[in-house]
This record gives sequence, C-alpha cells and structure tokens, in this order.
Amino acid sequence: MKLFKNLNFDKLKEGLTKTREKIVNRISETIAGKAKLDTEILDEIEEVLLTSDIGFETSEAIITETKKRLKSVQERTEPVIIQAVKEVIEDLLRSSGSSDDFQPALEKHKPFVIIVVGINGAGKTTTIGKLAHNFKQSNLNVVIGAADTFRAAANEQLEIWAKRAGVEIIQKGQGTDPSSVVYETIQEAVQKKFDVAIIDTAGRLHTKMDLMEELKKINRTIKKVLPDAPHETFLVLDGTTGQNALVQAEEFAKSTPITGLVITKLDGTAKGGAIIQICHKQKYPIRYIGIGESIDDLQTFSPYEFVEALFS
Ligand SMILES: Nc1nc2c(ncn2[C@@H]2O[C@H](COP(=O)(O)OP(=O)(O)OP(=O)(O)O)[C@@H](O)[C@H]2O)c(=O)[nH]1
Ligand SMILES: [Mg+2]
Repeated sequence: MKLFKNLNFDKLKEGLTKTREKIVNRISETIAGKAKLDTEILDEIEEVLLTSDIGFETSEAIITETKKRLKSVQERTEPVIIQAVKEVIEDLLRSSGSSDDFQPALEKHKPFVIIVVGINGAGKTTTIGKLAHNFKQSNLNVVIGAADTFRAAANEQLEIWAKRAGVEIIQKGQGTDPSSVVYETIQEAVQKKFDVAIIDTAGRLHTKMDLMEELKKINRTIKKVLPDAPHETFLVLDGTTGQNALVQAEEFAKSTPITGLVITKLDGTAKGGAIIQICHKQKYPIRYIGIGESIDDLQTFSPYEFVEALFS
C-alpha cells in the first residue's frame, strides 16, 4: 500500500520564518562576535528561549542539557554551540514519541478509523480536509463523517473540504445526535469497503462537560460496529496558544484515548517554539503540523526536519 509522507522542506522553512527570527536569529546574535564562549553565553541563550514561547522549565532543560554536552568540548565555537542546542532540541522533540517516519497503520485495518478532536477553532475541520486529500492522493478511498452537528455552518464547511479533496461525506441536519452520524459513517465504510473513515467532531470548550461525554459516546458507538476502532484519535491544537495546549491535552485525554497530536497554524506565527514545550511536557507524539490554510499545507511532523528548518 502506498502511503503518503508529506514533507516539503522549503514550505516548512517558510512557515517557520517568524519563529526562526524570534529564536535562532537571536541566538546567533547572542553568540556572534563573542571572544569567549562560556556559560555566560549559554545563560544569554536561555534568556532568548525564555522569551520564545518555550516556557521556563523547557528552556531550562535545554540549557542544562546543552551545558552538560558541551562540558567535555574544548572548541566552543559558534557552530559547535548551535549544533549542540539543535541536537538537544531534536532529542526533546523525540521524547514525546514523535518520530521522523510516522505512518498510520492503514495496512492493518480496513476501514482505518480516525477521530479528530479539539476545542473550537483549533483547526479540526481544516486538518480533516487536508488529511483526506493526502489519503486520496495515495489512492485510498476516504469517507468523512460530519459529527459536528452543533454548528449550522459546520456541515457546509466540511462539505466544501470533502469536495476539494474528492472524498465522500456522511452528514445529517444540525442538532442530530452526533453518534448517529458516526454510526452511519462507520457502517458505510465497512459495507462499501472504504480504506479510511475520518470523524469530525464539535469543538465546544473543553470546560463544558457535555462535549467530553459526547466524545465518550462517539467512541462507544464506533466500537459497536468495529470493536478495535478508532485506530487513531488525533487531538488538534492551535500552535499559537502554547501553554494552553498542555491543559487541553490533559482535559481531552480524560474522555478519549489520544494517540497523537496535530499542531496547526505554525505559519505566520512567531510562537512555533511552543512545539518544543508541548513535546517536552506531555506524552503524546506530534504526528502532523499545519503550516497554512490550503489543502496541501499539512505536513508529517519530523523532529529532524523541524529542527533543520528552524535553524536553516
Ligand atoms: N494559517 C493557518 N490557519 C489554519 C490552519 N489550520 C486551520 N486554520 C484556520 O483556522 C480556522 C479554524 O479552523 P477550523 O478547521 O474551522 O477549526 P475547527 O477546529 O474545525 O473549529 P470548530 O469547528 O469551530 O470547532 C480557519 O480559519 C482555518 O482556515 C493552519 O495550519 N494555518
Ligand atoms: Mg470544525
């Protein structure tokens, strides 16, 4: 089976421009022209990190580890220090289980069921459109279930994405029980032998208990048709919200077993450093990142590529 791996380095690099200016360019300025590269400089680098949406604990962890690795190094030139920081950050990104070669195990399950959850405006529907497009490009048959029945415009928006991606959509009127849409979608996927079924969900605030109950019910409904599904549950987080993302991950995990994260809106923001903190402080791997609003602006998250693009 042909699987997609969407990596466009130049686009990633472009998307991370503002974050790079905020972190890497300032680190370089800190180091440049310094006669002696000692711990003082590492403290200055820590200052840069602290003001770059990376957070206190994560910034400290980066510097502590960098100092440790540089201890035995004699020649602490600018490129050596930069390389050490890069490697430490890359290792941090991997610590959450994020890897360079993630692929959903599509060959193991048919239909392969994906639920997409997250608070309103995080980018769920957009991500689903992009994912569906990628699967479709890999010659897979996709059906999307419009289980966000709370908002009047939600169906319309998802329908537009389904059309763009050229995939099927199951939808019912506003106010319908989301689980009935889910049930129909999974049944259709089984009967018509779809490769992938993706469920869009409502994103009302995570502080409202009823959304969490709804997600539990959706999970139970899926299991009625396919006991081993869902095969992936992606939590979509707005990359510009930093610290808040950690709270959301904890909240959603109470109602639904999260298997991976999608971090959106990394383009046009200087807050991309939040990704490092997200990887450091919680246990879910980042699987995809959103770097724009168009259909091909979803990339497979790779710690290696991310750090290379950030520091390039
Ligand atoms: N720049 C940018 N914008 C994005 C990205 N992903 C999503 N958006 C925008 O974010 C806004 C919200 O996206 P949606 O996909 O509607 O979010 P949602 O989670 O489905 O929201 P609800 O349905 O209200 O819960 C839209 O304007 C999207 O175009 C991204 O990677 N980059
Ligand atoms: Mg939506």
